[in-house]
Amino acid sequence: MGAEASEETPAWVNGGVTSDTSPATPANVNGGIEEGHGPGRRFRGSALRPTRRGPRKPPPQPVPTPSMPPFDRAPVWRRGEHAAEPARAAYAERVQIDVFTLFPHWFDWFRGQRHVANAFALGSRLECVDYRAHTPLSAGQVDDTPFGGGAGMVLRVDVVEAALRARYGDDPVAVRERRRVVALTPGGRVLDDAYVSELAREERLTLLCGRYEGFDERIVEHFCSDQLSIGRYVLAGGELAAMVVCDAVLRKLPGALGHEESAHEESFSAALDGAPEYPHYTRPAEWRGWKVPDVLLSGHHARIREWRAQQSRARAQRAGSSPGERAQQSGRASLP
Ligand code: 6GU
Repeated sequence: MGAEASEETPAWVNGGVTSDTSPATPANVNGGIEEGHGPGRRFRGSALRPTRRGPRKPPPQPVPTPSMPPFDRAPVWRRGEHAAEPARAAYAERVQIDVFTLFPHWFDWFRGQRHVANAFALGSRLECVDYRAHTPLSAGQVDDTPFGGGAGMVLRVDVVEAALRARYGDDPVAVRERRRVVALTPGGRVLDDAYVSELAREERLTLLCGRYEGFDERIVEHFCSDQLSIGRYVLAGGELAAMVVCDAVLRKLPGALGHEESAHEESFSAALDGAPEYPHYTRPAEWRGWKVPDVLLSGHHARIREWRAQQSRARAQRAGSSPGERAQQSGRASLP
């Protein structure tokens, strides 16, 4: 990738709206942005509701408000430890996400999404750090050929260390003790709703994008708490996967969808026992002879709830997973 045209992008591409609680500061000015996990860490219920905004929204159903103690966790997240966390801790009020990438400007488009902009307005942040702006090597070099031979280029450990040090003013080995540092890699733990929820409980996230053949393994081993994949296929780099993670995490945060409860009963959520969401219909009630199920027009909320739960279960069965399998999948890391 050394041959790749250098991106004409500043080291910092600022995250859309900046709130007074989270000033965006250039990495080279602010070496230490870490605040640690102080008493300011607040939690609240993730009472969220269906996303669809149809003309005939059913009245809101009561949602239990979990009164969870502050989320307690080990200082370093390693593979497989996540399963020990409580099943339903509250999501963070807001999250500060740092994405390390060679293509910071790719995220400009992403920032324009409505729920992302909503999250910024509520104090969340998404900032990009350009590896190339921090490389100690000449000519903006960030990667190199693999030892032992083979195709492609590998992101260098010294380059990633320099970028992390510039951002956090500390040894990256220590940084992962206090914030989750996620390497985006096709072989990682596959992202699902439980994993997203886990990440949405963090107030700070660091996402490291790799390119081509990926990371020097020492980056993953010593600087990262997580390896995350968005599925079993290979992308040219981690940027799209990082956007998927940001999208999925930000929309979980309270208020991001504009409706407090809009994500409560969506597909794969605990409210649906990890099953896909039930089918939705809106007007017209009949189109080309295709009718909306009578029960949805009945106004009988108990029956509607039962019908939806049954539809959701049927979809899960068609998709080939049982409640037990879903519980197992959502509670376990699945690294290869
Ligand atoms: Cl996170 N990165 C890359 N490069 N490819 C992927 C992926 C990540 N997840 C699925 N494929």
